[in-house]
Amino acid sequence: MKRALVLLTALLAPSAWAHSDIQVTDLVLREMLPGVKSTAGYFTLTNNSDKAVALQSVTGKMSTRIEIHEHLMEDGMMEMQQVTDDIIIKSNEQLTFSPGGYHLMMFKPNKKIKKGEAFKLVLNFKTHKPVTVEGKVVSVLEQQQKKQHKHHH
Ligand SMILES: [Cu+2]
Repeated sequence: MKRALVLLTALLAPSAWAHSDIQVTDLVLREMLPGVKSTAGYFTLTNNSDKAVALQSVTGKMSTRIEIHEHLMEDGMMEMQQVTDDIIIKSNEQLTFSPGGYHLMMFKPNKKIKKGEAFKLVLNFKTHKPVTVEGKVVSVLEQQQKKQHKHHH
């Protein structure tokens, strides 16, 4: 009996660990606007492990082209640019993808992305196994309200 318990603990431990060392919350994708072929996504990633992790890419079944972008000031104008380097998240640090900063860009999704729908994305790391995250599609308005709410606190 004792041996069986030990074995069970050993089997459960790796997955429990994987869920807690990289934590992704608030994954949202903006609803597609009519006539636009891309949309943006945001999330918060917390590295609870004792090692730095390097985010390499984000993939998903909805689109073959999902890019990580950042906004940069160029000649007084906000421009966005694809991030091709790994994004390093140090131990016990948090990375936030939000409007005006890092964001996901999904191009030509294979189906229309509608408000309220759930979806899954996979975050790929250099030295960590991929993390699958479930998110929700929100309207641009909902997302802006959420942002303002956060700013007031
Ligand atoms: Cu972009």
